[in-house]
Amino acid sequence: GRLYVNRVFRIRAEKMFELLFTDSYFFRRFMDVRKITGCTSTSWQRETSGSMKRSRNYTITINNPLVGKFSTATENQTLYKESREGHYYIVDAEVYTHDVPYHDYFYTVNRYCIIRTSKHKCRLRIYTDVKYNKQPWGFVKSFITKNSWSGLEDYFRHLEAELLEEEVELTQGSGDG
Ligand code: YK8
Repeated sequence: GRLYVNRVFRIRAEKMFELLFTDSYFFRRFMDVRKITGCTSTSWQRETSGSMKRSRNYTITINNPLVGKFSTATENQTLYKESREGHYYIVDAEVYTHDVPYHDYFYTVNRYCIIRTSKHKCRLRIYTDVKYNKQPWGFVKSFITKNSWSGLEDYFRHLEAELLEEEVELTQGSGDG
């Protein structure tokens, strides 16, 4: 896998969770800018295992000349029961892109860790991994992996940049420097 984001933000851990994993204004705007449309989402539901799950469906806009311009996608998110409100949150998001070439061969797992580092700060780490349901030919596999990494890198760089802007806005408003 790869580590795409690893940074401390002047944003409270619970606020970071709210920004990324609820129907927040921040995330709705981010999806608008990324041209992710038609998003539907279930609410967080507790499982018998103690973890929470929700599932999202949306259409992504792709700027990779090898692929069609749009794809529907499903994202299944799990908030692990080891998470502690306000202290740390671990969310795994499995993303299936349904309309790209070889879509039945692979999916992506993004692991988001939000760790409180002080009252007003948290560290956000995002790891991602490309997983295979069945083994494609070697050259197909490297093709998928290469194209996935570049798309993911672009997405998470952008997310990080938007979070840095949000941090400025939140800090300006709070008056505690
Ligand atoms: C989520 C991983 C692969 C896919 C894409 C597929 C190329 C197909 C390879 C061919 C277009 C929002 C990505 C990047 C689309 C976007 C997905 C996003 C960023 C040429 C063989 C969508 C996180 C996420 C996970 C997986 C990403 C796809 O929240 O390259």
